[in-house]
Amino acid sequence: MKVNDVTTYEEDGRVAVVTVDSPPVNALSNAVRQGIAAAVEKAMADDAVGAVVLICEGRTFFAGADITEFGKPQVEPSLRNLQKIVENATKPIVAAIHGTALGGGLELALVAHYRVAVPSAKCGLPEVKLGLLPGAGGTQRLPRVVGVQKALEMVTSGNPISAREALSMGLLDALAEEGGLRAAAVAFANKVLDEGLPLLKVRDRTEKLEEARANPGIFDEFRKANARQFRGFLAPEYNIRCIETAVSDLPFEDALVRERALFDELMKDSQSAAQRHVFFAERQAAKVDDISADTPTLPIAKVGVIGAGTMGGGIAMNFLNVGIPVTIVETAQAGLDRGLGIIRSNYETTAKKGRLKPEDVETRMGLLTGSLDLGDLADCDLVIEAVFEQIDVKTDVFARLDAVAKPGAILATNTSYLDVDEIAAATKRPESVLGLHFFSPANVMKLLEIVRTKDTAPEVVATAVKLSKTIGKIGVTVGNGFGFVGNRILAARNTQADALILEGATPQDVDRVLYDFGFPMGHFQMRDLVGLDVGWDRNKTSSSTVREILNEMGRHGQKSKAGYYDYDENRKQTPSPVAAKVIEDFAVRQGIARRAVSDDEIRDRILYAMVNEGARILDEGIAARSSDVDIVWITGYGWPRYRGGPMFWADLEGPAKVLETLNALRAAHGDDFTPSPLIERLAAEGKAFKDA
Ligand code: T1G
Repeated sequence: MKVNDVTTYEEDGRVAVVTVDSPPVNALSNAVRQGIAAAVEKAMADDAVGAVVLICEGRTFFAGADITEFGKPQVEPSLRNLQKIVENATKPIVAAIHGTALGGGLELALVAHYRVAVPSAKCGLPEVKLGLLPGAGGTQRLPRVVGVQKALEMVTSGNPISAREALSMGLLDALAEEGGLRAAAVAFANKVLDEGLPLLKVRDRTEKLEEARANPGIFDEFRKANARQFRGFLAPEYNIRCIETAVSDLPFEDALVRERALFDELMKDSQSAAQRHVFFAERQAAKVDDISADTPTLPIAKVGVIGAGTMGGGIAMNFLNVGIPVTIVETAQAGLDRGLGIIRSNYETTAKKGRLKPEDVETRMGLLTGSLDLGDLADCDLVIEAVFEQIDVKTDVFARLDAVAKPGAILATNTSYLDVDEIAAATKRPESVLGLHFFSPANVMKLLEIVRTKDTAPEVVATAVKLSKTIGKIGVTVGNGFGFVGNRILAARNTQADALILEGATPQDVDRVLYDFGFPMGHFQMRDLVGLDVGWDRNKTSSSTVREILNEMGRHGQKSKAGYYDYDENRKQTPSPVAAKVIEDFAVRQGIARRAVSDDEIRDRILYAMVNEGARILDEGIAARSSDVDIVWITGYGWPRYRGGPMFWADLEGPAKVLETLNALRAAHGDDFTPSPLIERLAAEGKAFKDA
């Protein structure tokens, strides 16, 4: 019988089976919580029922609280009140888990008396990824079943564990056959009845807390071991404090109150708002407004890559990793051999770290074919070009590729800023041409800019969007224009950073401000890492910038142990007197009077220049929504997730302040800071970028 729209109740012998079916992920919405509460109360009142199984239809067990309900008025039963109903039930309740029991979903399972899962299921508390902590007793119950160290790792990483690991740790009581979860859970419930097994409450289990009680140093050791990863984030620390509370002698109910207080603090903080924004923004990026979700896509069964250099090799690995064969083409045997060798050594390094089985190295290499003949790409469904970043080289390659690729094949360029329309014009199939801009290292970085031209066909874009998810990338569809979204905003940051060090800031000043803001590394440190000679032409160089002069001096960055910084043999950087003199002499030649530059000026000039460029990109339609700009800079350039991305950050500053600051910067530092018309409109209407 239906209890409500999403909950059904049926009796299987003396076991009441409560089933929830609330797509897409059975999030614990108001209706779901109400349905479960009503069904459990019905089972408790039914003398013919001896036990209850709680199970879900669809792709997964409850995947957590319903994030879309955050910030809305609380509707009873709250998750914690539902937990009280389950935990205090007078008859055994068995949670039957498939898919991903996450967050509040796992917390609900933890108040059931027993937990059964299929081997493919996963269990986790990912709240930290939303800038939160498990607010329904997860920090108090999880360490009681998996131990304190494992609980610390799970709640601060947010990563789930497999059902087998969960079984071995005592988080699960039994595994079912795949496809046989319901029957196994009912059988388990009958076994509990037949054997008169106790109504176990996780809250009463303390044996796994003893070890940590005897070694309180475990917490500070954990903090120290993860300091770099947690830097700037509030939520990991709050999760650790909750686990510390679990180990303390605070009574359980009081510990729940403390957990709730810390949860509420995080919920109110902009860091959680930012990370919840990112959660939805990542998913929104996969939706292209003018291309319907049911647009047919093209099968990609074989991929060609042109260029076996760093980018080409990394790009090829993305497809090999998911079992798609790749033919990679080079112009000379030596280059091809080097490229194939680097791919193999990358896999072997991963295997040595235990993150890849040795046999998988061979499987993946077995899918890779090297060639010196473009004609060998004739049967590829998709060909990605990754040759030298020069427009005439690319147009020549595309003209030749167009002649050999099969009809309907998609031809993609990996260019990072060149005109994709011009490249498409070199072919007779512009509708099948687009940009697939990978970020180095291409087999690691999550961001993929999908650059559509004025002619790219909808099914080609839809195919690229689907393919990005297949290869584990965050695909963001953008328009064609210099630097697309990411590199265009980087260029705006470059301009200010270069100006600041001529005016009196040092590279380490600029880098410190950005590092303290939350970037993993500073601007000049990143430049040295990438290499100052990327895009530098030694035949045309003319000492026209500091960067050119450093290159002319052989200071190409980390790889030459000298760039904006000096580097020791361990690549540890120190401020460089040589670079400082180059900068000062260049400033003198430019007639720039050096002065003290404050951290606030560095921060405002760089961040507001980036925001302004993001606004121009939105105004020109190169990005479809401000959250796409945020995703590009978070996943491609290290903008700190807890700050939500440049446009989210600007929304926190407020449209009026953004306009006022840009106008002040323009008065002080020139027309580069002329506010984008979009910013002027938003300020006039009092609207945020997210409402644009
Ligand atoms: N609430 C609402 N909607 C959700 C959701 C959730 N918890 N999880 C996913 N969705 C939507 C998502 O927006 C998308 O919508 C669709 O489901 C498919 O998601 C008290 C407070 C479960 C592993 O953090 O990790 O519990 O775009 O594209 O790749 O302690 O979704 O289709 O309209 O990601 O198969 C804790 C978050 C919440 C889990 C499935 N739980 N979700 O991945 O599909 S806080 C989480 C995920 C909490 C308690 C606290 C993944 C997934 P649309 P998808 P997927």
